[in-house]
Amino acid sequence: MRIESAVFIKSAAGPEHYPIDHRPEIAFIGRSNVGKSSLINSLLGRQGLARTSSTPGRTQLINFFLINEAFYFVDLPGYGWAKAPERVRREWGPRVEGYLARRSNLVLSVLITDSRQGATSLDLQMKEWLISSGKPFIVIATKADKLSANKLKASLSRTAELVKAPVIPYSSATGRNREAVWREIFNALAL
Ligand SMILES: Nc1nc2c(ncn2[C@@H]2O[C@H](COP(=O)(O)OP(=O)(O)O)[C@@H](O)[C@H]2O)c(=O)[nH]1
Ligand SMILES: [Mg+2]
Repeated sequence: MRIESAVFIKSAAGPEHYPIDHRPEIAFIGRSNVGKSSLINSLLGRQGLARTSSTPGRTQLINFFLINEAFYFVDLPGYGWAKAPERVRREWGPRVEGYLARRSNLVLSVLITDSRQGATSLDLQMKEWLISSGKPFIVIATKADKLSANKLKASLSRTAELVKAPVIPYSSATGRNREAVWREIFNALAL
């Protein structure tokens, strides 16, 4: 995939702030600090486009990035941030579910898990919600570079068993499986 342009468009708290546009959108969802923003930057080959942080829960808004003037990447606020203030916890559900359930531009959700942790109960809840809402999704296990080949293999098969779907190992540090993820995105975009 040749990235001609990748531009941050806006941050949205709710539907009134979403871009007024009919272009297709790919959403990235996962636990806070799982590596969503790093994955977006890695796929686009643009370090620093989506803000990454070692402090969980920094991005509580929905961030829209326009790619090649053809489609959007949407960085959703992460879940499972243990120290999240009460207000953040209250706002997360309606904000994320409001986007996923009602945004008609959405063509694919990328559910991101951590290779080391495997699928958490919140990841599984999110997956159940995507299935029951009839939303197409793929599952990625990121930070694959942090495990030995054997441990990674074990973790991937455990995760695949739990989510009952194929799991693509990924590393934003090395770009491992970048093309495989792009193929899934292309299929969803029907480009
Ligand atoms: N080694 C390694 N570190 C990663 C990877 N992806 C993310 N990280 C690190 O994990 C932390 C959280 O990443 P970030 O993308 O901000 O997570 P987000 O909160 O889900 O957007 C940062 O310190 C990243 O540098 C990866 O594939 N490999
Ligand atoms: Mg982030």
